[in-house]
Amino acid sequence: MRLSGPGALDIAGKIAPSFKGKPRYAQLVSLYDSDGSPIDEAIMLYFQAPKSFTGEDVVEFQSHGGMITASRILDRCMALGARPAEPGEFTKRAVLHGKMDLSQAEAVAKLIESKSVDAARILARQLKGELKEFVDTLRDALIEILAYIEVNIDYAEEDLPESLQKQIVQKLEAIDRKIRETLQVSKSREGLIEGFRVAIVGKPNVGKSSLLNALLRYDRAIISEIAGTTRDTIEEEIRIGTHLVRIVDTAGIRQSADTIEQIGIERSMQAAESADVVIALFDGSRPLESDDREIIGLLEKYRSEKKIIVAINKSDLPQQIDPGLLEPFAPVSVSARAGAPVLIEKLETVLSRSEAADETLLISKRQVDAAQKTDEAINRAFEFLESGELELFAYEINEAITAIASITHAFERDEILDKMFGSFCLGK
Ligand SMILES: Nc1nc2c(ncn2[C@@H]2O[C@H](COP(=O)(O)OP(=O)(O)OP(=O)(O)O)[C@@H](O)[C@H]2O)c(=O)[nH]1
Ligand SMILES: [Mg+2]
Repeated sequence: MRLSGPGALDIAGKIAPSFKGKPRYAQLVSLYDSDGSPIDEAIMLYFQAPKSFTGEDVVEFQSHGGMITASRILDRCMALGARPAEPGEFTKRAVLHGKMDLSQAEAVAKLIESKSVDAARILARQLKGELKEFVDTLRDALIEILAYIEVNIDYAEEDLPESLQKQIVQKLEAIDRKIRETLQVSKSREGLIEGFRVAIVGKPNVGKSSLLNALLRYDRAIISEIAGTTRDTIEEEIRIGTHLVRIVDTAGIRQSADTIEQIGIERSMQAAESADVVIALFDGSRPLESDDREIIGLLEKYRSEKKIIVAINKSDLPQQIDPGLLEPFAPVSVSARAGAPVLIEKLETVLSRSEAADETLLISKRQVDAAQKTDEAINRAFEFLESGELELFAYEINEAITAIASITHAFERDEILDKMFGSFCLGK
């Protein structure tokens, strides 16, 4: 448990009279309730402002844990004037006291929930200020351009010398390229930070639920020889290599007159739509039919935007399928009934393709929006530069500077802060 704020040490002294409050020194103390009855033996630590996570006086209790003891300590703290922290409030205070910038705070939140070792690596780098460096470099370059222009606005009668204009265009193009590249990489790595979603799709009875169970290694979903067994999507989290992946089993997709089945199929489509990886399953023991061709159509649609794995199931039975139509997707042969090691391997390869992750990444929608705004302002600036409207050009460059800087600093906008830290977990 952690207390932060000017009253922290005072409250700590009332709960643990023997606590000396020596900064950065672990002390074993006894904690007492208001009636003098002992609550627990605990280690207490004091971090004196500003040398603490929040930048304020901070006291930490390391008690023996358990809900009852912890809540007795909390109740006692609150009786002495403390209040529970809002979600993310500790980090918010750290930002407000200049202990970290917004991009680092976001990295804290995402690091706690990170779904893969790769993601954790990227976030740990951002915690050390990698994104700040990226933002500062771009901002400085934009300010330099602004400086050139401001000088020339003062001599408004004359046009911008051609050589200078050329130089500015080149510099601005380089900045914009960098922003667009980062946006693109960030989009393609979205799943890496948030965790990848994998959807298993196919017509009824091909063995989707059997495959889910094989991947999970326990009987999560009901399996039967009746087509249309799975009615609703089923989601589970599993570990594939160094990734935590959300895997979704779906209702078999086919033409159906049954209303409930139709709703289920609609959900299957949504699951495929929101997945990063689609596993399309076909039944090798039967010839392809029209419902399978629907699935192939779906794959063709997703080909450019998602990773697709095509698997032909029931390899233990005599094969009737003509895989001709599936050849372009390099299908793998599996038997979900016997387990799915081939598919796990395949998934691992597909997911780790995003590995060489040493690029700078934007890790939240807020950051992506800010970069997009920067790019838009720069594009408008280009037009004004071309038409020689230097004041408007300068205005747009200013807009771009504000937008890019908001990735690390947004103090003037309280709602942004509240919104951002509201999504943190309690106690951080
Ligand atoms: N021989 C054999 N049978 C399998 C294999 N995988 C699944 N089956 C059988 O195929 C039937 C359908 O399996 P499910 O996993 O329920 O199929 P599904 O695709 O989830 O079906 P719906 O939920 O109806 O869309 C069951 O009888 C399974 O036992 C396999 O690898 N080999
Ligand atoms: Mg099923």
